[in-house]
Amino acid sequence: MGNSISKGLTSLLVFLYGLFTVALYGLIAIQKGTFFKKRTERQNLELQLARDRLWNLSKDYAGLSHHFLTLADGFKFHFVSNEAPGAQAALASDRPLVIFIHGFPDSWAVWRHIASSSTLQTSANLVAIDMPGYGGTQGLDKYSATNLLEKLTELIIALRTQYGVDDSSQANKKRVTIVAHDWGCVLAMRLAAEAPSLAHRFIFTNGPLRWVILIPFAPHPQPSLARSNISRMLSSASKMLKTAIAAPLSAKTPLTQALRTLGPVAHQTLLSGYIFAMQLPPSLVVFCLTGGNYSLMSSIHKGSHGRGEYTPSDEGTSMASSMGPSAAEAKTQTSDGESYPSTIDFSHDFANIMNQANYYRQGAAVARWHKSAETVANLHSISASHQLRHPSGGTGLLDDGLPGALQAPATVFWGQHDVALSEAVCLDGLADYLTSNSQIVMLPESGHFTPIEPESRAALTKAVEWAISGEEGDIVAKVRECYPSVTLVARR
Ligand SMILES: *[C@@H]1O[C@H](CO)[C@@H](O)[C@H](O)[C@H]1NC(C)=O
Ligand SMILES: *[C@@H]1O[C@H](CO)[C@@H](O)[C@H](O)[C@H]1NC(C)=O
Ligand SMILES: CC(=O)N[C@H]1CO[C@H](CO)[C@@H](O)[C@@H]1O
Repeated sequence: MGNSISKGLTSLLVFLYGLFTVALYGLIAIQKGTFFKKRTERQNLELQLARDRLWNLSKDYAGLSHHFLTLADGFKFHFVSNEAPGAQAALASDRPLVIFIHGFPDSWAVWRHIASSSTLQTSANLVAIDMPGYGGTQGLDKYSATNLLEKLTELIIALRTQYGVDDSSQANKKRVTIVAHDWGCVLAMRLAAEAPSLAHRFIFTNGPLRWVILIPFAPHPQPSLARSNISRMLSSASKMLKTAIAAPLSAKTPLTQALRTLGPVAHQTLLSGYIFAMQLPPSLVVFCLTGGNYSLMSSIHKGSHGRGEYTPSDEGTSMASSMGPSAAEAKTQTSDGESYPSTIDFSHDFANIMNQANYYRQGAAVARWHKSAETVANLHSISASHQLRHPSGGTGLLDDGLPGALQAPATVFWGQHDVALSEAVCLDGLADYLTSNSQIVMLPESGHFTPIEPESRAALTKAVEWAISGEEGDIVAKVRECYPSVTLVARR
């Protein structure tokens, strides 16, 4: 009874805070004058040109061509790569594999700068995917943890075969690096914890480890994650409040302490107002994300360029990255005759907007991953040969550590001026969740969109170079060559 009342109260609070956030964003957009602004003809033209550049399947983008991979159940993933999957060059034994996974509200195109680096293109097979429901990849009926992680795992295993990592004897022949940003991190961190043999190195940037329950009142909390920083902060704050209530005369100290403890949670709650807005009924979510001629998306993208220049062409490219292919590109084909999944509805200008929101709505971050028998068997077979060839790499077989701890070597980059994620909530204590041969690296000049901002994308490119060249030398020293103020926060 008490439980259902507190659940009801929680939903009400989430709803009210979501509503407040939508109203706040609306007011900010009105105050800034962007809400009632018509999109100019120039903007529409730039968007159309960018959609052709990013999504026309018969065109290459800076050395990257379009490809599709269809899973056993018919689910179709879209990705770009500098080598066609299965081609002789892709299989060549001296080419490691790098897989890039984007976040919200992006697509493969958030990696367009890093993946067009000629140094990377000449020495590795680069694959930048569209997550389910984003860009040119098919959507899911439900964005549950199991659905998403099963699809991603099957894709990565298929890519490993098509890019010559595992052959029929299941021998790991070359290194695999997974690079992820934002929501891509949430899921890739789960892979590093629950399917660590998928890659030899994970590089994460500005994304939260799932044990950080971003919404203090998450609709799908997982009991084993109860020791997250947020719940710890909440429980110590509530203890201090109880002390204050028990002894009202000397309440000042515990009250200040409680407020100080709650600070980071309040800060994150403020930053992640949009996550609460995502829990509202679908029509309000769509309004929040697209209302006022995409005011919110526009301001996110403008912010994503940091202090760099933001041209009308950049605006078009950013919006095209979020919106995916339009009806025009839906008619195009790759050189081997493939086209976008027929399930994408191209009659809407922004067909996949609710898919993107559903990642926040359907438990993808924290719910349990029920692995299928095939997944367990596939992971087992790559992990057996992984173990033989990389005995020092974590494989999750020996030391499991804290619940949710990563089992594969990871390098976490943090753009310090992240306006979407709080450093105190996401980074403090993270080192306890890393395995050996891992690092946390601070980028003090950068914000949330590290793959886009010029300084941080150079740093990330260096990190990928380091990973594919066999991790020779010190990563921080390597990154310092192009990003002098970089600092090491923690190493394991
Ligand atoms: C958005 O732009 C369209 C035309 O591009 C315009 O008709 C409309 O008034 C604008 N504002 C809102 C709030 O939709
Ligand atoms: C896609 O690109 C090809 C090759 O550049 C071009 O001929 C074609 O018109 C483009 N298709 C669309 C729908 O824009
Ligand atoms: C802000 C905060 O309380 N951070 C804590 C998160 O948890 C780790 C331990 O896992 C602490 O060391 C941090 O101080």
